[in-house]
Amino acid sequence: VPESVLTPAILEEIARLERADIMVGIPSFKNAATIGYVVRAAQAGLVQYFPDLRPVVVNSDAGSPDGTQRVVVETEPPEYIERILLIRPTNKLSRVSLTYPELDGVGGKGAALRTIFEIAAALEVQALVVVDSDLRSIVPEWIELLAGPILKGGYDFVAPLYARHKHDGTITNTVTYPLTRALYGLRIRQPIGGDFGVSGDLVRQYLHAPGWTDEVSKFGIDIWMTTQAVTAGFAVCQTRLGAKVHDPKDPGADLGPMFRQVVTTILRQAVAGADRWRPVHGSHDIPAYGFERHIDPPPLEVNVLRLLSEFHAGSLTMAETWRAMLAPATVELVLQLAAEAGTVADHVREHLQMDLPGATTPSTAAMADAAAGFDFPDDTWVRVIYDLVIVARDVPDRLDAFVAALVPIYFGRVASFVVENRDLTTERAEDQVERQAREFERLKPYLLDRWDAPADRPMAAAAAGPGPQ
Ligand SMILES: Nc1nc2c(ncn2[C@@H]2O[C@H](COP(=O)(O)OP(=O)(O)OP(=O)(O)O)[C@@H](O)[C@H]2O)c(=O)[nH]1
Ligand SMILES: [Mg+2]
Repeated sequence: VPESVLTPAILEEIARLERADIMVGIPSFKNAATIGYVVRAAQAGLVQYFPDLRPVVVNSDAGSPDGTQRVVVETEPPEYIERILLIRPTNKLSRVSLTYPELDGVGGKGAALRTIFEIAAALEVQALVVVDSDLRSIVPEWIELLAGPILKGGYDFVAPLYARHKHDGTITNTVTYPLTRALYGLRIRQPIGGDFGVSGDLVRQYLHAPGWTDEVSKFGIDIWMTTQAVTAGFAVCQTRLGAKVHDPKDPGADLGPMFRQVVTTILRQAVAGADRWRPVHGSHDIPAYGFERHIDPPPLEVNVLRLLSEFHAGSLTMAETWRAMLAPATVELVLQLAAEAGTVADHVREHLQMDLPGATTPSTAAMADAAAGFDFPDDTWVRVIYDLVIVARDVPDRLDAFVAALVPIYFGRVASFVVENRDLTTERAEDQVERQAREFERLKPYLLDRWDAPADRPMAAAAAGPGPQ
């Protein structure tokens, strides 16, 4: 548990605010372009839906050089919201923007949220809502949808449910959703969505829970919060928010570090929480709150060629690490797939004449068409992830290196998903995510067998010798 080192400025704010019933926390890092809208939506939600509570909005910023905090401070005050919504709330809404302190020298989204937790606990709020500062699709109702289940329904943790484009949310679709579901038996569709509702009780639990690592101080925070809520036995539900529109990210270009932080965290928690998941068979739905909506999220471009090339390149530089972290049978399958990815990448490059001078990156659809036939099977991917759970327990000191070596394999898996889903609607692509999630459940005995096998032949030791041909 990191030492809480709230700065004098933060302690002063806490003393000034004294108490609050409901808080919206907004972590930020260079979000000057989008955070003003998020702050106004949060204020409007608090004023409109909870006029009788004592509300506060807290922005926890990394010290962004782009003026993020200035935007928050200069955004229209609560009076503006009261005027445009014709509401006279009982209590005046307070708004704070502060720079969060690093935790053990580490900054990031999780460190920002820890400061938010500290403030929420100090103010003794009943409900904390956290939302990302790059959101375009947030509306005031989101505050009600995220806090309502806590204040009115007795839940402790509210995960978001939104329509995301079929190529968005790849870490969620390939790892966090199916693994959380298969391990703990709960179908939480967006365990790292970034927009959550948390009860005061759960906030206190977060502050005292062990296992807050450097990764949790960064993008490991979302899965950590979700898993912590589940394994500590808190009441969990989902809420229907419509579409998630935010700053787009291409999985091949932007998501490597985030993948490592999220996956390292979920694996460490799986090791720590084995007693929770070992007896779980199958899975079940969890309650969903809010009216269902049908919205088409905007498309997201993915560089399929880059994903395939990185997968293949990984096999050239990381095969030894793959052998140390995967079961021998899994390694062989993955190496074959990586070789195929190399061949398919060459074909895509030639077919789309991408080596010609002045060539621009073709569309996702064109690249996916040219890569048609590339198929990274569900069951191979599931075994890869389950093998990682085993080494997370057996060789914890090398987990960072193993998860780094998992990134190119993940790229291969994502490339296969994009290729497979190229002609499907976002709705039909959802069926593929479900199919894979069922495969995680079906193969759970594989995980249990390996987990319970006598540890006389740890994978890493076996792989130190000559690998299989
Ligand atoms: N304070 C702080 N906030 C950060 C940092 N990095 C990211 N954030 C915030 O975390 C939130 C999510 O970051 P994004 O970069 O949008 O991540 P994402 O890929 O959209 O993640 P998901 O929404 O979970 O898919 C945003 O509000 C960011 O401003 C950081 O270093 N410090
Ligand atoms: Mg985002």
